[in-house]
Amino acid sequence: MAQAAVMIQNGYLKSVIDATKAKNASEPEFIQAMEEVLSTIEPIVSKHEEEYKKEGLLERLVEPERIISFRVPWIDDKGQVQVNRGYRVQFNGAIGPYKGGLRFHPSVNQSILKFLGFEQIFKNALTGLPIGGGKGGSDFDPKGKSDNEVMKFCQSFMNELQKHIGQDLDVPAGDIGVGAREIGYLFGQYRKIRNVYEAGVLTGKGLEYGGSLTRKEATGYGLMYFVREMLKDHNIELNGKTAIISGSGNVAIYALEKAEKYGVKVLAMSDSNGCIYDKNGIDLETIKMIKEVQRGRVKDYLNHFPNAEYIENDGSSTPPVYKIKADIILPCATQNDINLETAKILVANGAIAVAEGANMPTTTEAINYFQENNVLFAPGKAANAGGVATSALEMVQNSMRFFWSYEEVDQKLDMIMTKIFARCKAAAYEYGYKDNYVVGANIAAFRKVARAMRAQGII
Ligand code: NDP
Ligand code: 2IT
Repeated sequence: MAQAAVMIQNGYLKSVIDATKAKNASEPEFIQAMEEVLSTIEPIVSKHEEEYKKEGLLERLVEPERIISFRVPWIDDKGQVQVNRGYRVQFNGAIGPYKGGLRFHPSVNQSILKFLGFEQIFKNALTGLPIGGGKGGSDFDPKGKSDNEVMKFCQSFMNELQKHIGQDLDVPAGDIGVGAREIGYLFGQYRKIRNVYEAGVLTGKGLEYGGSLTRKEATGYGLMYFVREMLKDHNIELNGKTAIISGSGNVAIYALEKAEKYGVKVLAMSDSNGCIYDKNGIDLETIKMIKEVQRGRVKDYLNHFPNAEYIENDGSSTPPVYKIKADIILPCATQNDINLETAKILVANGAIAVAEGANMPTTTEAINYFQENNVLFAPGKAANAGGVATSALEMVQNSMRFFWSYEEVDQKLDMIMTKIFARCKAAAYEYGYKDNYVVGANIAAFRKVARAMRAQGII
């Protein structure tokens, strides 16, 4: 059975964790992500303690190479000036150009973008592709804004961001609140200001102007490829299982699509207001229309399927979607969605696997609880890496000035996810943490990043 992470014995590792916590005391999400990674790499740190210490390797790893923070002024439809804050965290470029999404959500702050940027370093390393770790975004809330307001905001955001990105320097993409519409406006403004057609500067582009087939589907599909591999490794049949998905955005929708293909019935999906429960299985086309075309709420599903149920959030710390009994749990919304209390409900309801489509949707206590109770747990940096991996494939196609077919990209994605699972499993076994994919992912990724950083000297 999977073992929970052990208490840290190594003095150097402990001192770096403590110092990083003290130095970043106002950044709880970053501390959580940093501690989760560092507390699982002890076997490697102990083996290389002298060199790491001498080279300040861990101290450098937890400090972003660069953080850019800037004012984003724009004029709303009423003619009023609005001011948001924009960021780009260029965390680690040892393996390749900084790569990672942009998040537009009112909750965005430096702590959240540092946690996301830190996770991205290791996720990107796991893909096996040459991409470093970065993340950016703004506290701008696209909800309720007109297309014109979103365009104005994106243009102003890019006026500053363009000074810091480039196809060989830093390549942003989408995340929460940033989809095809936003990437289009951002790309247009970059092209206008720089006066160059640099297709590889952003990924997640539309298919007409340099986007890759399968990028839109990639995170959700990749998540299900990882789940397929994990279940296969335990001789568990995917066909006939039930699932619940938190969120109903890009990742959630394409996880649903692939889950259906595998014969999994998805009983419930959610947004930040509540969840829909359809015992016949959520209808994919209806959800796509509501979310992708109408930009509506999951509640609107009842207009099409009056026999489905809508359960509004009641303010308790367990969102209603997690109270619906299912075999496979796919958190695809936001961070810290599943706490210990929620994990207990899921285990009591007989969950067999939890796979993170979102970044850090599970608290550390909840992860430990799942693992102690033999629930297969797939950490986000491995399970949701299909999105960024396909972004890297988009960059390859942009460099070639050519494109691959849908099937070619999908096959590559499947192969990459299958390899990521194998890497996580092998690293976990190597260090005696059988089936602990959290430890496996962190060790496999850290090992690569550490080697690249060490080879490049103290920079
Ligand atoms: P979208 O903006 O397309 O969808 C986000 C979904 O999550 C919406 O249903 C939204 O509900 C819900 N949500 C967002 N914030 C909250 C919140 N604070 N509380 C409750 N629900 C919330 O984003 P994505 O699907 O792209 O991203 C989802 C997750 O997957 C994020 O954690 C992201 O970092 C991660 N991810 C995304 C990748 C990608 O390629 N897009 C790749 C890898 C990971 P509402 O509409 O009510 O806000
Ligand atoms: O969290 C993530 O990996 C993403 N939002 C995708 C990043 C990317 O560059 O495609």
